[in-house]
Formats: sequence, C-alpha cells, structure tokens
Amino acid sequence: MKLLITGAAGFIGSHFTKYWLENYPGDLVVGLDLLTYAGSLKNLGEAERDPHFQFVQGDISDRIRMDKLFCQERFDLVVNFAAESHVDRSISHPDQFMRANILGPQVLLETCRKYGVGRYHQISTDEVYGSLPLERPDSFFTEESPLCASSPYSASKASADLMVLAYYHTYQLPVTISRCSNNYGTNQYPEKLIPRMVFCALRGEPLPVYGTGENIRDWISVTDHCEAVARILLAGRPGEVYNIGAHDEKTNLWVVKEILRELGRPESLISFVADRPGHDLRYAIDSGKSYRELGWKAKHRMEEELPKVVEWYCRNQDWWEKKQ
Ligand code: NAD
Ligand code: TDX
Repeated sequence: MKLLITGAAGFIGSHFTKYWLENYPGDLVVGLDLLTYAGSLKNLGEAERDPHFQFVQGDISDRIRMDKLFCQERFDLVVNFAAESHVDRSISHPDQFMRANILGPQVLLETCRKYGVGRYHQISTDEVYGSLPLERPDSFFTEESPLCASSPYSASKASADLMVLAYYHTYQLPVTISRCSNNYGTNQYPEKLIPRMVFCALRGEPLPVYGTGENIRDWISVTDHCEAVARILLAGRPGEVYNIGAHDEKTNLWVVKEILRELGRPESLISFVADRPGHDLRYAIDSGKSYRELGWKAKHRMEEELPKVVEWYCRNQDWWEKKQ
C-alpha cells in the first residue's frame, strides 16, 4: 500500500509515521508537511532515511500542489494530521486556523475524490464536543454528542469534520474520522501543557496555570493514539466517527504537581494566571465504539508514563530549547 501522511513532521504525525513504517514495513509512506513553527524533520529521526519513506514539503491547502502530488503518486490511504493545533494561538490569531484546518481538509478531500483514493482519514479532536460540566463526572462524549466547539481551533476542527462527512454522503468518498483526547509523549512542541511546564520548572521559572487549574483533560499516550488510528484505517467502517480515549482524566493541577514532584522542584513555582478565554472545563471520552468495533483499548496509564515523558524532555533539552 501507499500512504500519504500529512503533518508528518509534527508531534503526533511523526509518531504515526514511525509507527506505520515499523509495523507495516512493506508499505510506502509519503510524509507531507509545511514545516511550520510546529513541524521539524528531527521529529522523524531515523524514519527520514527509511527507503520506504519520502518527505515532501507542502501546504495541504495548496490545490495545485496537492493535485500534482496525487497525480504523481497513487495513494491508497490518506491520513490527515496536518493542522494548526494550539488553542491559545487560535485565540490570538484565528485566521490562519481557517486555512490549515478547514480549507486544507477540503482540498485533500477534493483531491482524493478526483484520484479515487481508497480511504481518507481525518484526525479530529474531542474538543469538537465542547465542554462537560465538572459536577457530572459520570458524563462522557460519545460519537453522538452534539458538536459544540468553544474555541476558534475547535470550531475549525468541527467544520472539517462536517466537510469530511459531507464528502461521504454527497460523493460516497470512503472517509473515517477519529476524535482523540489530549496526547502526551515525546517531541511535543513546548507550547503545550506538559513540555511547557517541564521547561519552566527546569529553569526555575513560574509555571503558568490557567484559572484554578481544576479543568480536566482526558490524557492518552501518543502510542495508543497511533495504534487506534491504524486500526481505524484497516478496519473502520466508511462514514463513521470513532472516539479515542484512555479514560485517564486528570486536573491540570495534578499534571503540574506531578511534573514538579518528578523534577524535585517546589510547588511554590506554580503561578495561577488569567484563565484562557472560553476555557473548556472537562473533556472525557467514551471510546466504547472503538473497543466494540475494532477491539482497540488503550494500554498505557499516565501515572506510569508521565515520569518517562518528563525524563525524555530533561534528556533532550537541546531538541526543545531550540524551539522556544
Ligand atoms: P502539531 O502542531 O505538533 O503538528 C501539526 C503539523 O502540521 C506540523 O508539523 C505542521 O508543520 C503541520 N502543518 C500545519 N499546517 C499545515 C499545512 N497547511 N499543510 C501541511 N502541514 C501543515 O500538532 P499535533 O499535536 O501533532 O496534532 C496533530 C493532529 O492531531 C491535529 O490535527 C490535531 O488537531 C489533532 N489532535 C491533537 C491532539 C493533541 O493532544 N496534540 C489531540 C487530538 C487531536
Ligand atoms: O501554560 C498553560 N497553562 C495551562 O493551564 C497551557 C499551555 C495550558 N494550560 C491548560 C489549558 C488546558 O486546560 O492545560 C490544559 C491543556 O492545554 P494544552 O496543552 O494547550 O491542550 P488543550 O488546549 O487541551 O488542547 C490539546 O488537546 C486537544 C491539543 O493542543 C489540541 O490540539 C487537541 O485537539
């Protein structure tokens, strides 16, 4: 098979590229990325030199470029990880999110349609469902939960999801969508909670916790996410949405305190700062459908994995200090 993986130089896309090359060594992978501030070929490591891998720099919203690429290669599968991914940036600069996150997927869908690609998979997010109340710990997002995005980022992702499903209903393009919760792992750009907090703690700088720190995120290892996406690509039903989560809810304050404990730094470094506008209170994913239909279940828990991730950022300060 020949795959196109977009956003292949980003955090999750690079993990997925390495995952696919390791687990499906007979396949050919083209990794496409615009190499924005968030993308780096260093994230791909040895995979960049794998004879079954080819890197292409390009913008998914560039119709002419995408047409040329799809005309040259005959892709069986397209997986779209490419996006502007940071909520805070979407609040300060919403415009660029429309191009990458809405127009980009539409260009890819149209190009898949034109060249008869066998499967288009859209990497979406639990943020499209909006926020759950803190006082209802028994409530979870299912695939039937209404789209209720709060930020320009999540609104752009929800828009793309609607477009993906429109291409299924209107043109019968074989599509799937996965909506995953917050990922942790190596090589995450240090604007996101975990690497940002490690970075601040190592420097003895205040750790900026938005609002009260009681907001809850449902964390999943990036490795578990990659495995779930692979299962969907191979066995997911066209036109379907699959939630991906590990049932591992933590308050932001818990995450920050664990990082400080791991690094032997005092909790007095925590600094409560102004809340993120429109800050979603709680995300919690019901991934029962992925389990029932695909037999997928997360294998990792944050309690065991977070120390390893923190250690990786400590050992790889070169990698992330250059990214500030
Ligand atoms: P990231 O910001 O680390 O990587 C995104 C990559 O996309 C970067 O390498 C960037 O250069 C590339 N890119 C951006 N615009 C592009 C364009 N127009 N054309 C081509 N490439 C472009 O993000 P991430 O955390 O790896 O997220 C990957 C995907 O997973 C995104 O779609 C995001 O919405 C989704 N997601 C992320 C999480 C999470 O916790 N990080 C959770 C659920 C879903
Ligand atoms: O400095 C910070 N202080 C803080 O309190 C940062 C960067 C974040 N936070 C809070 C905000 C969130 O409640 O921590 C939580 C996690 O923040 P982010 O790492 O920015 O992630 P989040 O906004 O939850 O979105 C992430 O998960 C869903 C990804 O960035 C998205 O791409 C994905 O769709």
